[in-house]
Amino acid sequence: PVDVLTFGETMLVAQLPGSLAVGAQARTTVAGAESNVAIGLARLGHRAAWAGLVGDDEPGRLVLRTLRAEGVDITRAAVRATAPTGAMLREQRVADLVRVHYWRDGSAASLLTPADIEPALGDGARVLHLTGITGALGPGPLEAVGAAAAHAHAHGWTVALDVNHRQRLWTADEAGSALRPLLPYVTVLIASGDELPVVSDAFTESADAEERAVDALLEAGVREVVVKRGGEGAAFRDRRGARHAVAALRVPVRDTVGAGDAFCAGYLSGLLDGLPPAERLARANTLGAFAVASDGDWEGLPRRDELGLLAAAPGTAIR
Ligand code: ADP
Ligand code: KDG
Repeated sequence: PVDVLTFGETMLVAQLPGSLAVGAQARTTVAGAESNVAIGLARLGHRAAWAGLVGDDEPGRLVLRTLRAEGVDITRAAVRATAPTGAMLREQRVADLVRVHYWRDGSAASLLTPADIEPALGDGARVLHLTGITGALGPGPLEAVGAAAAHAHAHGWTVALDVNHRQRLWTADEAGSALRPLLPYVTVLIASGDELPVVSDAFTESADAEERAVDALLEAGVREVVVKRGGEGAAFRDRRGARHAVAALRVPVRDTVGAGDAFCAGYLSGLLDGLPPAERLARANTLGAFAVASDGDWEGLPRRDELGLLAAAPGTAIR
């Protein structure tokens, strides 16, 4: 069995340094929240498997080639000739603002059903990593997420769910109705503060809103809740009453997209290595910092021997 199994949609990405409407030149790559996590884990030496569907097309070939090159196990990924690989375009519209456009309606990944992931589930894993994006792709993917969570829970795997709310894909109410039934299966719930209301009613504008939202999640059956706080770092609470908060690393911000996925990879890596919660948060923050300080979702993520790199003084040349 692998360390971590994940699945979802990985797309062709065209990354533009300016506005599409005036014809900025694109760099092409691939990205998907779940495969970003798998790449982050593989770079750190963990065995990560991605089971998803791509089209029988050039973008699909680039997705599979990239994941294979990064050491992600794609033996359970599959090609669907009847639908295209999804695509997205990211315009760096102004310095600190990225605008995303998707072409993923009817994509190969949106055809995913529970039957597609059964073989991967049968292989076994220590951790199942799910994100709220997959359920937004359609009824089949949502069923697959539910079936995977139930299977993993029944077999004693750790189940991680990153809420990853995408308002371009569905409303917070739709996401809530789809994701809340999963909570009893979830071991580790990861969310940013503003995503907590998607999965918890207890959130209000009051001062202890986050506290009460996390209370509700722990009562719903989640074993530990990890809240991402961007440039502030992250916080942890579990059912046994433990709490930790760890500050973010100070790095120059280059491209914040993918930080949450890198964070998840770091957290799960710590979990697999048996690190205590505060050290899991520290590794998660380290990967998040690598993601924001470099271009691309996953391109700048560290190998294990690079984990300490960000401790170097600004402007360091390693020679
Ligand atoms: P998301 O990208 O999912 O919205 P966040 O913005 O909270 O999530 O970022 C995820 C993690 O990435 C943070 O918890 C932190 O570890 C790291 N991170 C984000 N922004 C910064 C920053 N400006 N400086 C350092 N680390 C950051
Ligand atoms: O976290 C970054 C990813 O979410 C993004 O690169 C692509 O999966 C993606 C999405 O649905 O937005």
